[in-house]
Amino acid sequence: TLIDLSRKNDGSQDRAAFAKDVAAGLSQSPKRLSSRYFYDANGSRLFQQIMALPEYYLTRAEFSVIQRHRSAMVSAFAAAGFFHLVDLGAGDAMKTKLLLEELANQKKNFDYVPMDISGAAMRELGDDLQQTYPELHVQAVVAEYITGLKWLKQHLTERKVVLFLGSNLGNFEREEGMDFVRQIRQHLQPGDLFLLGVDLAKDPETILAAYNDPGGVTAAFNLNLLSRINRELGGNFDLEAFSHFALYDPQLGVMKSYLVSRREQEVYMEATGARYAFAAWEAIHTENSHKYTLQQAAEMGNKAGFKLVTSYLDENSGFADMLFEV
Ligand code: AVJ
Repeated sequence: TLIDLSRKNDGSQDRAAFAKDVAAGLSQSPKRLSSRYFYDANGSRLFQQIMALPEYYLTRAEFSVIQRHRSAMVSAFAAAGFFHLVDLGAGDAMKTKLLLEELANQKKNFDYVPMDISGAAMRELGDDLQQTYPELHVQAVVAEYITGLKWLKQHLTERKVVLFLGSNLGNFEREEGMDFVRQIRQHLQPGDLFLLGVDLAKDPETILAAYNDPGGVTAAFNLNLLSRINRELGGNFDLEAFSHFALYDPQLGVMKSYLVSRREQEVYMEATGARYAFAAWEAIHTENSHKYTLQQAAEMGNKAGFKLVTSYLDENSGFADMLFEV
């Protein structure tokens, strides 16, 4: 079943909220746009391509974490009988499928609740799993994180195992990330589990390369934000006049991405009827991807009211899936 909690109707509310955010971000100094708007159909497709890049180690590293440890993970999940497996920001569930396979092999008793803001992704995943596991009960939820968390607290009565994989926490500022983990904790009960995927601090060159591929897929992903504004808000961004620029701050552990205006220019947006001026080489900040040490992530979990059970690592200790319990 598909449960759509997105502010739909005719999409006009979403569009208005998007226009408001964009207008605010382009009117402030320094300029910024939120990375949450990357994932329209086009952006989701580009992110799939990023995950297949040789430089983008994150997805393969976490895949390897799960491959190595899935038997132990599944035993921990199912230690107290039936559970709801909740997958926040599931996307194509590429990594979760390893767990589903293991759960099926071990004949564990659970249902699967993927959640994502992409309706297309949830429909595809639902159909796909129906084919592979006709017996598995799947409730795919289309929602933003907090709406999804509220829904699960109201509708799921049994023990919950919540997955938040793929270093998705990295897009939050440290403080916001902490708040979000607290939110998750507040929607869970004693006995519930939380598996958090964390990209660990490592060689800055390795991190930078993952967000700056020579083929320009990440650049296209970043620039799609401007295409989306053109498409949905009647913008007239000239994509040739902006460049992707990425840098890593090894002290703060944060990967930062920008779109740099290559010349002085003005951009018009129908949705607001306003013009936005860019100086030559003025940048729009579009994304932060925070990296954590194991200690930082453990401390965050503890402060949110979780107890760390185990940290599962890949062979290079570059990525961790950290299992917390309430
Ligand atoms: C989906 C947030 C995990 O930050 O690594 C990939 C998004 N941005 N390349 C990340 C992204 C540029 C990705 N997350």
